[in-house]
Amino acid sequence: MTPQPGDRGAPRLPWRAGRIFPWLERQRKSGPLHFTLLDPDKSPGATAGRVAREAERLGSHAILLGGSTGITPALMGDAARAVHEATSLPVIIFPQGPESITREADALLFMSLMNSSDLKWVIRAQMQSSLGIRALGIEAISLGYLIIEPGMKVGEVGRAEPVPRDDVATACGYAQAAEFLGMKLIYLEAGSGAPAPVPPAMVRAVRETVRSVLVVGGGIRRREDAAALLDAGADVLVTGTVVETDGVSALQDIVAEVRKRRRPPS
Ligand code: 1GP
Repeated sequence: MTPQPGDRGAPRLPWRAGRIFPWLERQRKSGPLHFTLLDPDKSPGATAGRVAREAERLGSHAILLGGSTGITPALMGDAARAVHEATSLPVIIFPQGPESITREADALLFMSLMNSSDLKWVIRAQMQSSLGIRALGIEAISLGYLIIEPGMKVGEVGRAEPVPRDDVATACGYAQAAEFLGMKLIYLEAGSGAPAPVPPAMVRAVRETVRSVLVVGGGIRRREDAAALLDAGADVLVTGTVVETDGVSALQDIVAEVRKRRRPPS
């Protein structure tokens, strides 16, 4: 019989001490951060490396790798390698499911889509991938993922019941539940390409409710969007499509807005 984890005498599974979450906590003490989301299906291999190099030059702090469709471990692995070769930024998997996992990344956001009506996205995909992640020794960072209207493609694929944009109490309820459950990060997601980001009033209310790292993404395209979300208390802003829709200068403006709020480490 194959020994199972936890059996007496079972071989110890490899485990690498987490580096990325402590790095994030240290960085957060000096102010907010900007993460660039790359979709390896749209920006494979060397293209991912080029975009990441540009993001690093502008001052982005980390690369998230993920997409809603068409992801394979090979695409993720190639993109992660290319980003590592081109930059010194951490590469963090923003998973679509077990097919997103590659040992080439530094860490993985181990997320539950809290407001999905499908148990697959709440806990089943996580059950299917958890032991593989542990065996590969990838750092798993727990994250409560919450889809806010309109939710876009990820809301559809994840069968989310998106939180209405004015329903601050529901957003705070989910965020507090995530924190009680021990999730280190909470991600308020309007969906990639959303016409407007998560409302700053909702971000502010969630910030006042929990102390977890607060990540906000979806539809951030203008400097004023970034400023309002940062003023509301976001710790991390995530942008993906802004470079395609509004060009490099828009990304530059957003990253500058984040960077100007940072203090030198004490
Ligand atoms: C999607 O929040 C991210 O998961 C980024 O969204 O592509 O709209 O920047 P955008």
